[in-house]
Amino acid sequence: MDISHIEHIGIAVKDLDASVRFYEEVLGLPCYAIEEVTDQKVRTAFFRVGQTKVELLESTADDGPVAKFIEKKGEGVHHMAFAVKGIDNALAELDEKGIRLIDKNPRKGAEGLDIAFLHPKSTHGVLMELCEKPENDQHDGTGHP
Ligand code: CMX
Repeated sequence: MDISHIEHIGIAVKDLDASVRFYEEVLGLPCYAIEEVTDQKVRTAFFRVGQTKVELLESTADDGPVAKFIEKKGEGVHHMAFAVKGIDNALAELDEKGIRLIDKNPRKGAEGLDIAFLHPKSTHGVLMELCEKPENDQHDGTGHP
């Protein structure tokens, strides 16, 4: 595994617009992108904090993972995402070690990153995400095309 830093922390919220206002007006962190990830049934908002980001997650469907999380635990920290070099190799290594993978292969997440989740029952209670920026990706992370 070659983890470089915490890429983002995902936070489940009930009302994205109200939460964005809190981060902008109270914490003084400008939101640089709002993006819907349809296959995850979420609308997301991003804030930079140094090298790391905060990703707010609002569910767009009652049966989505974030809706289920909020129903069970309420709003709060939902997952932690590590930036990793060589996501395919990292997943193969984890699989070999018997870690329960939610995604056996990377898929596309917000900001065009290749992502994969590890099951919280295999990671001492934290839903973990691995992310890697694809080599040919033009996205500069500013939210601008
Ligand atoms: N963090 C820690 N534990 C969690 C959790 C989370 N985010 N979500 C669920 N759990 C725990 C539950 O509390 C439960 O534990 P107990 O059995 O001890 O009560 C257990 O995991 C099973 O939970 P569940 O409610 O039955 O939920 P599911 O098994 O249906 O799904 C999970 C859980 C993690 C597999 C599912 O949410 C998932 O696939 N997540 C990955 C995708 C995702 O979260 N997408 C949204 C973010 C997208 C993005 O960032 O772009």
